[in-house]
Amino acid sequence: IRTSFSGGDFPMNEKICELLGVVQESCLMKKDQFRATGYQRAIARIRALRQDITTVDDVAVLTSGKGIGTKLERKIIEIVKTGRLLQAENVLENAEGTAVRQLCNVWGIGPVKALHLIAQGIKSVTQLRDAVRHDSQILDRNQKIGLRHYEDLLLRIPRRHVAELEKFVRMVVKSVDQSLDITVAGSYLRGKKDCGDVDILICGSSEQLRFGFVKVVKEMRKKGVLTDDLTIGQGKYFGIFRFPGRPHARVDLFAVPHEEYPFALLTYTGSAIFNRYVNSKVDPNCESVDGNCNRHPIFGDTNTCLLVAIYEGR
Ligand code: DCP
Ligand code: MG
Ligand code: MN
Repeated sequence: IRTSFSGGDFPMNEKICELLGVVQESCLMKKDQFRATGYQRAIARIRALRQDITTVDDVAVLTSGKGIGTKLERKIIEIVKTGRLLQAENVLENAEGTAVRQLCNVWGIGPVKALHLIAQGIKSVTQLRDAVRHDSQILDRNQKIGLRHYEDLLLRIPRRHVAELEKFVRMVVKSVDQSLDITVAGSYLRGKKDCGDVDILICGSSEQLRFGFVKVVKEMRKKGVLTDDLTIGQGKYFGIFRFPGRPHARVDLFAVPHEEYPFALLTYTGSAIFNRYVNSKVDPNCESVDGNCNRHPIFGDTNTCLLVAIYEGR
């Protein structure tokens, strides 16, 4: 099951909220309102934090006030130390596991939402489509877009389609501002034969990007290539594109000022496992999510292996 990558400011806080949310949903399904409320309180408090929880000391600060008991504290520590929560994994793997997995394949639906739908008797994408027809409120805007393009978004994008989009976006970018340029990062840059989405860095000076980035998105929309906007943030655009006769596919655009380029390139090229490995080296409190990547830093991708070698000074 895919866990969310927000690229947000507080990734550990989001991870904790998601995993506690899974357990909260399972309490609600068992009609255990009392325990559910405890989880809800903890989640609300974590969402209100203005900085990311990264160490066990941060957890102690969080739980020092009233309302978060030692059992919950231990669970938060488990997440901070291992990136996982066994109890949440058990919830997701039990009888409803297949339904959770299928619903999580809809872009925008995470495990918490999936469990919530299952509690309402919705256990497949077909049932979800029926349910939305009767009550469109059960999904948010992005989830409805994800559901509409469910089949297309399951497909991997062949490299040559990515290369076509690269050429097109570079053309648009150059027409907006000659001094801007693009790099396609993500799995494409790692040499994968097909990609889940297309990750495009748009690079230039901060001033030129301030106007240029928004203009590029507008131009792509005007040319009919972007069919749906998912999220538009400061220098970030997540959406769906389509070339005539091709399936819909996900595209991410990131505005990257020159001075940030090497770091952005590294982060957005990944892989995600490589990034966790690097983080675990940089931050000794982060024991890394996949316990095994500390011991076996071999990720199958030529570029990331090379980067690990450089990083370790080999
Ligand atoms: N990333 C990360 N942590 C995550 C997800 C992503 O650090 N949980 C970083 C590394 C990824 C990059 O962002 O390489 C792009 O994210 P994608 O989700 O687009 O992943 P990939 O491009 O690597 O693979 P895919 O072919 O599935 O798009
Ligand atoms: Mg990608
Ligand atoms: Mn992406």
